[in-house]
Amino acid sequence: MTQTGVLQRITGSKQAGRKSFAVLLDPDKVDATTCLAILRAGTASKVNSQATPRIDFFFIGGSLITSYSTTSLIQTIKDFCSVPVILFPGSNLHIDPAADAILLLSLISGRNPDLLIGQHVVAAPFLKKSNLEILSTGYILVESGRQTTVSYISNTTPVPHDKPAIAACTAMAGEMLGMRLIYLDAGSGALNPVSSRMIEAVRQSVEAPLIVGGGINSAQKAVAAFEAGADVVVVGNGIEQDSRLLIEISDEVRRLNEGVRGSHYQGT
Ligand code: 1GP
Repeated sequence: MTQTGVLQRITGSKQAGRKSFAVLLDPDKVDATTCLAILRAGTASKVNSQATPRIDFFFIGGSLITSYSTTSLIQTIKDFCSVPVILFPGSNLHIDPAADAILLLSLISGRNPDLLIGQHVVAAPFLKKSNLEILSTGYILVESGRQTTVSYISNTTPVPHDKPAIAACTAMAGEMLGMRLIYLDAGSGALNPVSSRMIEAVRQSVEAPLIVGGGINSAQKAVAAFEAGADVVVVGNGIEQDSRLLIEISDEVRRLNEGVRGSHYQGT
């Protein structure tokens, strides 16, 4: 486990106004060469002659995983760097105690009881025995221009992209139920990311740190999400396709965090 808990890091960053950057690796999609390129890009930065990671978190997961490669992927990351590894599971089949933490997602935009509470009941005794830090997360899926794997597999209807009030009320309810993080996701490979209007509406409705992802495949889109109120931006596909995007986005995160106390880019 990392010295400072993941929730504490995310919450502390949010309170300080510091933005965080997470890279999502899908064990089915990341081969050894891609993984190494991402790890090199993600950890190669030197600031004030100190080696500091360019990213804050690795998220590991996907809605549908068809291989047994998750554990070795986590091990590869851990052998390479100390960036916390957080599971982003599509089901309780994806729990892996080798990670540092797990987003315990309740799919609160949907009405599928299995993903609201069912899987959690089955997973609870295993999670309790593990050393994983449990991150209670209200997961809100947003319509993004085409059906995504997550909307199909979860058998839920995403929030319409032009209805920010629905997302805001859903986030409020999640926070009132005790969820510590809110994740607004357009789904991996989304045609359109979550709109700034929706991010702003959710930001104004909850105190919980806000994670935003899905279809963010350029530095401009990442900046737009941060400026609208995202505390953590998650990028998967775009970086799997070209690891240089990781460097471009991390440079923007560094710029946004300039002058913010405790930024990891300041070597603290
Ligand atoms: C999906 O938020 C993540 O759940 C990342 O999406 O792969 O489209 O970047 P992308």
